[in-house]
Amino acid sequence: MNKGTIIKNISNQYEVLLEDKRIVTCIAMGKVRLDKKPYVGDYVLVEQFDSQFGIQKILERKNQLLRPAIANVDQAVIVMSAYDPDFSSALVDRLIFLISLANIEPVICITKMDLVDEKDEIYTYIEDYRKSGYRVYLTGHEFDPEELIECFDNKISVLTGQSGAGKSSLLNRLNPEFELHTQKTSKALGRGKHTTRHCQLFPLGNGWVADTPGFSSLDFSRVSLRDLANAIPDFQMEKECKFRDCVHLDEPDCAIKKAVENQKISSIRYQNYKDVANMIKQNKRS
Ligand SMILES: Nc1nc2c(ncn2[C@@H]2O[C@H](COP(=O)(O)OP(=O)(O)OP(=O)(O)O)[C@@H](O)[C@H]2O)c(=O)[nH]1
Ligand SMILES: [Mg+2]
Ligand SMILES: [Zn+2]
Repeated sequence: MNKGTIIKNISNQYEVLLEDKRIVTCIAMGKVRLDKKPYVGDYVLVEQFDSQFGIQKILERKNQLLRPAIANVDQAVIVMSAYDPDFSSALVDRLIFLISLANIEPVICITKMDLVDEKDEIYTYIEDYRKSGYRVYLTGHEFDPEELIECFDNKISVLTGQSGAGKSSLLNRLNPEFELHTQKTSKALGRGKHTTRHCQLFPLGNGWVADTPGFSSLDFSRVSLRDLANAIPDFQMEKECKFRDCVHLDEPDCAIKKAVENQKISSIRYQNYKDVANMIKQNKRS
């Protein structure tokens, strides 16, 4: 049997990069299908039957994302445009929460910076996220992609963000040979419909990056308040809260609320947290 990595999936066909550098098209064998659906990023064992290749086993996953369906991700790059569609910190924060909950490191990349002037309020958000410890990359037409390319080195990365944010354009800028389909070439599809339809890994520098259709829903239905509070990278002051199981909402002597008062955590980002927390609370009740 051969070991390999799934680099592309279209319906029930999987392209697998084998250790000997061959790329073969595989189907998932019955017992694999019964267990779980193979994801792009999966390390698999492949067996050849005549001219057909079959995935016999999926090796243990480090982590997995559901939408897009991808496994063994080192970092997720949240791609958000500065303008058209408008920048939304609520959206960025929801993605940060979901990515962190999946045990993946979030990175932020703001696109279309050529469309805003230097007094735009976007710079307040950029500062805010950087102060909170996140890596924030800026890009746009005429922006030097060198720094951004480094961010992908030696990692499996996934791009995520709403349709039209510029994920495919970004990858084309990093390597024009990708020739990925972007909305400019397919405007007829209209807003909100994803131009990119499937998940695929591309080699970039010494790493791999997935262009994906982005997310189709931000699903917190299976998340507990406790898990949410624990997952947020820049909300790690629980030890200083009065109650050990503090979720930073109505509890007294809460270190997070104090940090918001002292402007160590921005009130907008805390509000984004409260909105998601309240959504989870309401789900539990109904
Ligand atoms: N001005 C400007 N326009 C950009 C930039 N990046 C992307 N665009 C435009 O934004 C539109 C959407 O870009 P795509 O790369 O197709 O977006 P996407 O995130 O891949 O979208 P989906 O595949 O539908 O999820 C296209 O018309 C691009 O030309 C940028 O940096 N500056
Ligand atoms: Mg795309
Ligand atoms: Zn607290």
